[in-house]
Amino acid sequence: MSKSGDFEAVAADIKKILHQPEYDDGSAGPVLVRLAWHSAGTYCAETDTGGSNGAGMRYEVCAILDTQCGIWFTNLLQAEGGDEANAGLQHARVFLEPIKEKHSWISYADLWTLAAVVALKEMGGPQIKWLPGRTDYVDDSKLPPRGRLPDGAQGADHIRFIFYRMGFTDQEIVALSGAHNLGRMHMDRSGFHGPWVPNGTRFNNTYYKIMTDFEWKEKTLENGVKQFVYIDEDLDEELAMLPTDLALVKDESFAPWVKKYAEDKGLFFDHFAKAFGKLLELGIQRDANGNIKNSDNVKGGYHS
Ligand code: CCH
Repeated sequence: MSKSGDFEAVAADIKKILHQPEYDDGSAGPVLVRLAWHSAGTYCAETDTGGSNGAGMRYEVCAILDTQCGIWFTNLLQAEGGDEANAGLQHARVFLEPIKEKHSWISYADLWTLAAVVALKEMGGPQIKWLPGRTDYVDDSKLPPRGRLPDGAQGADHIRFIFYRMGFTDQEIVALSGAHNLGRMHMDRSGFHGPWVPNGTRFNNTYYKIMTDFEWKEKTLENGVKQFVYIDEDLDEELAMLPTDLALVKDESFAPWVKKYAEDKGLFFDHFAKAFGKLLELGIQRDANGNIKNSDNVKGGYHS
């Protein structure tokens, strides 16, 4: 148990669980980044619902209080944990559970977002500004419906629909997509299969380079799902791209950013850090000092 607000102690323990020799490519890092993104990526700017506050993925069903008759109902169609887009993210939550047990004062919402920030840095990525104060309890009216996360089988219009809803620009969409430099797709989770890049536990701009340089061929997997693959006998396994990934090079507004990030890793890191930091703040109301509005504030931050 650490002192309440000692985020450096939590970060130090997150670093210790990143190496997972029995899991995937030996690192918990990529799935932790995906956990944070999916917890925050439900945000809708117009209705100010969803976002990382609430850590709603802990629940498969949600209980709703009927205020007129004072009865609680379980709503099978609601909670984020049961959204099929979140399949596989229980691995990330299980990796983090011993840390939550040890530092019980931290909210899950802060822990999940901090874990991604620590993991990205440890995998060679940029430092992302992170502030605490997310809460695990939100008003029912703030809960996001299922189905707010993107579908990899679709194209540019769909990506824009999803990310504009959160308040992102085309440039930010391309920068955020660079997270696919990490990790892999799992048939039993999303239906897609394979890594995007040859070394998916190091964060860099390879994703953009190979997107434009390699020739991608459409492939139908045994489950009927279509994706794009690049086969090279020098590689241990074929590389994969989603239709949404390749939509970035086909779209005239996205494509110039793919080119810029392929050529300039520093620019990519700078833009990624800003966009990912913004993602983690969606729906979090702070005053000018970075303190959560209308609450007993959790002080501190994580900078190294
Ligand atoms: Fe993603 N992502 N993502 N993604 N994603 C998947 C895996 C990762 C889409 C679809 C998929 C972002 C945007 C999008 C990660 C980070 C980000 C998978 C495979 C699919 C499908 C899941 C599986 O089978 O395990 C789509 C569609 C979009 C946008 O249109 C953004 C934004 C981020 C973060 C900033 C990471 C990391 C992974 C690897 C996870 C792992 O377990 O290795």
